[in-house]
Amino acid sequence: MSQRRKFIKKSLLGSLVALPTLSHALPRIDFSRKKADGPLILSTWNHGLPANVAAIEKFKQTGSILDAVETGVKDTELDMDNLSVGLQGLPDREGITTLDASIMTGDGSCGSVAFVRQIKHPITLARAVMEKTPHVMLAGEGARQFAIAEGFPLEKEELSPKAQEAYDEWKKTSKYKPVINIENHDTIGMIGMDDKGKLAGSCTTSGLAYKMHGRVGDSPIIGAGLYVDDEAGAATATGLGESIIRICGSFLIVELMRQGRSPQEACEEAVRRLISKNRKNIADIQAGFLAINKDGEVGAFAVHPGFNFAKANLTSNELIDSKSHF
Ligand code: SD4
Repeated sequence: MSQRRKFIKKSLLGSLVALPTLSHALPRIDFSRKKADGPLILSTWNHGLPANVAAIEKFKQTGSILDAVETGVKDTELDMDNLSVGLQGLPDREGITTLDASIMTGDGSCGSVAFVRQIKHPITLARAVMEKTPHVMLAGEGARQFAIAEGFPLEKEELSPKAQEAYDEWKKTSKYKPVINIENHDTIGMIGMDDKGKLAGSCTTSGLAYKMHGRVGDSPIIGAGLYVDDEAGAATATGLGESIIRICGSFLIVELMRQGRSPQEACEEAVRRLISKNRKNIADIQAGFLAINKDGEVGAFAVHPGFNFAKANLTSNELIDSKSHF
């Protein structure tokens, strides 16, 4: 063996001995902490109240926070009065309803679907992407093909009566000017913690009403509409997706919490950042963030007034008004 090869072998061995083993190198997560009294579930807007009930019920049955956040938002995906989530949601400019959804657990597992049609429960499809594929995100026709292969029924492609009425009205002018807090705001983002401190989150939407065909919002983008990390916390977003994607809103909040900010401080900083990167039309932009840290503390903040969220545990479920920057 040449001197050089001997040297490399020796120094590699030396560095191997010097390196700590992987289990020592990785930070340990203390799942024994019990800051939340039973599960804690948070979700955006007032439809979060019934969604939280469904989530808590599911948690009682299976003890899984992932099952809870999936089941909770499925309730909203079927809510015929909600025109921003599920197949009854308002369509794009072409009159087609397309859906975005994502799901994530605190160990880094995640899945999402974007620009998907005819699927009643995009959140369940996102979970299937997470659990049954080597990928994180499937979009459009590919997502639909995957759904068919997984046995998801394809729904008829027709607008709900309320969506049809609204679309017919919109077509009279075909103007695209979203009105904050009146249309375009009912996305559900849900984040939850189990009694041992494990986190999970979900987010599902039909996106902006009358968007361009093919437009994808923040909700299926891991780090924008949703981010979850057992070591720091979880966050979800609602509002104008473009403004949220620009600042990687949910990831930003989780990273700020990792650095020691409280969930409230982190949400406020994210809103400040969002405003600074969207100055031109901030009067027309609503966005709201919801966060929980690894100790079970909660925060929420929005650009404009009007954002609220629902917070539930085993014994209570309440609607709370978020503060806002303006
Ligand atoms: C989107 N963030 O597609 C979604 C819309 C939304 O509450 O949150 N509405 O941009």
